[in-house]
Amino acid sequence: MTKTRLAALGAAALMLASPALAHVTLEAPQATAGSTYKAVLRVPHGCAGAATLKVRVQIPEGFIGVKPMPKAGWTLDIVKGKYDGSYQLHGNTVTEGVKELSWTGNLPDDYYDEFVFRGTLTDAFAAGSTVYFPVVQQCEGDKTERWIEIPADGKTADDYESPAPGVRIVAPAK
Ligand SMILES: [Cu+2]
Repeated sequence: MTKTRLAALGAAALMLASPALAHVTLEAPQATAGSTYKAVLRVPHGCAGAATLKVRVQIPEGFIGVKPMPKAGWTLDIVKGKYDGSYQLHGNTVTEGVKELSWTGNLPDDYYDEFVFRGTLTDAFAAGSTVYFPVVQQCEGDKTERWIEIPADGKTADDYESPAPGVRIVAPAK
């Protein structure tokens, strides 16, 4: 069997093994509370074959000091607002900040792309918990994918049609 055929089979097996991998997911699956986190949202396909025109992400409470990465050919919008709580960031008390980000452009279904932002995971997140970044993917032909389902206790992303991208919080290494 040729190498390429083997590679193709391997990739197919991977997709079958974890369907969630084929959805909008975060590149780094885990992070430490109290640290900065570079969120790389991976968009591996459009909406039922339609091109992606807008990627909108909701910033969870407790993820602060958020800055998105500009993207050539895409319009970047930032929605700011008050946090429910207040947090310490570099010795300053922070009570408001980025609540939502969106990139508007065009990503054909044949292509893959990433949407990046960075922030600080405050101690509001306990080790062992998962922080979710719900994403709405708007596509051509008024098609929309809502990656917003938050797994219930005992469930995983694989149990859902449209799981929200999540990052698992781990305890700092001793
Ligand atoms: Cu998918």
